[in-house]
Amino acid sequence: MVEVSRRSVLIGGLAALGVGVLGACSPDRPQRPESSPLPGPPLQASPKPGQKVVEASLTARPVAVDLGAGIIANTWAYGDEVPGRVVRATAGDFLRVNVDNQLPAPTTVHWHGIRLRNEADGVPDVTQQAIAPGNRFVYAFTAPDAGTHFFHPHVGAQLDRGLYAPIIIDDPADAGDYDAEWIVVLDDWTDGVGKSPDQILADFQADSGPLKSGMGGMDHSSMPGMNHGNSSLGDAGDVAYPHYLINGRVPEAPTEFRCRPGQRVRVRLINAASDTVFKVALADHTMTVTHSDGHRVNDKQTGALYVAMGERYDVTITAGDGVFPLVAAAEGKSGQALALLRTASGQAPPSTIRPRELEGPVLLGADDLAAAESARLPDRDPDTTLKVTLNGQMSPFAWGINGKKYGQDTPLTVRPGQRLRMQITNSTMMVHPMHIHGHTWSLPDRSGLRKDTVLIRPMGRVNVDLDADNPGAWALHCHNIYHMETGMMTTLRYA
Ligand SMILES: [Cu+2]
Repeated sequence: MVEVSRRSVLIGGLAALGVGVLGACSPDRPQRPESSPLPGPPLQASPKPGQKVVEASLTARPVAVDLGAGIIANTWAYGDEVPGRVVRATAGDFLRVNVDNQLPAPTTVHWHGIRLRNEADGVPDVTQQAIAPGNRFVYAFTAPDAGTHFFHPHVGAQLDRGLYAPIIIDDPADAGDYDAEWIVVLDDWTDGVGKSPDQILADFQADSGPLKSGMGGMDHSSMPGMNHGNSSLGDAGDVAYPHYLINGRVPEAPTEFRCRPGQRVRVRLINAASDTVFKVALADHTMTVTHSDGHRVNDKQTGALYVAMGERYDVTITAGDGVFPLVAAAEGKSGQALALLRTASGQAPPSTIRPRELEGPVLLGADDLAAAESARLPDRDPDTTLKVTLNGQMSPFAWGINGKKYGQDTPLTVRPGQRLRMQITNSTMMVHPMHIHGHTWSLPDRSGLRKDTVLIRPMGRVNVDLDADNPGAWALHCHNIYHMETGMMTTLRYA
């Protein structure tokens, strides 16, 4: 077999395909478009004959990075840059990534959004022992689905340092209806310039206590750097960061993306922040949202959209003539991140520029998008439904799922082959971007919208379905790193 892709299924490479794929392609099922995800990810630990292998090496180590405007931050990163270099492959490729841990702490790498084999998922004490300082670990897996993803550690508050980078899986069936591609990674930054992430976590932990029942949270809009009164989402974050970054740069020294006027640009937005939801707009441009968490949606136009921690959106824009600010405003906080789209000479706008699109309607993926036909799971009633209730409050600082902090939790269980519905209810006064590993949810109330990270509003409820086709033990957690590390995590295990 050359590639484990839907294309090879449709053009007739059936003989060499694995059992899982054959089982899903019984003739009585309607054929699905080429870009559809495979029903079950390939689980083999080494490449199949003829499968393309993509090799990459990451060295996690302490480094000084230049954030611009004279700000040098001592941090931890993959190599010399923040974000780290892009890892890129095509759907169906086999990836072998050697990780060399030169940090003074254990680490792991999680491949966020990729439906991979459990052993490569990078969750300490669930799928592997953390990589000790001075040790190496090889992550080996097939990446079955195209999409915009990223990778980061799954240990402590390490994600809140510079340890993140995009991983882009290209679709061999994608017509490439754009002229240029712009990868935009959003982040909230304190490491090496403000309180360290470890200290922030330690302070929250020192403040921690039992989970209270019922509603929790607090309005901390009076705290410096926080501005919850203006948020339409409710309480969106706990930490006022000194800086917000796009592609590793502060707004006073933004990166520039250059192309020609009239060119169509695919912008891949990734929120790698630990505690910040961003509201994103490109001045004087309409964005057409095409993908959510890597998966195709029905095209939807908007002037602005929310991107929560762990979420990714692909949007297409047609570049105007001039210099245009791409602004990511920190929701409920003071401050913003900035980059520039430049198609002509001219002066850059001030770093505090606020595109008027930010004041108009703001798209929220889980409310406003619908799955494209090609991304939908087959229609099926759930075999089983599990309630997932998010609990917690700011004071004492404690977060959990189904009344328990991670460690005291009762794992969720599913049987192989089941369609599982999770009914996620947020009983707190904060937003929580909930993330599932190893699977992509389908949102039955959004025509099957596929997402692996779903922002759930205060007191909100979202139904999410998955097909249990990837055996193992999988993390389910809030992607606010401080909520996760103080308890808002559990696992989904196959019976
Ligand atoms: Cu949370």
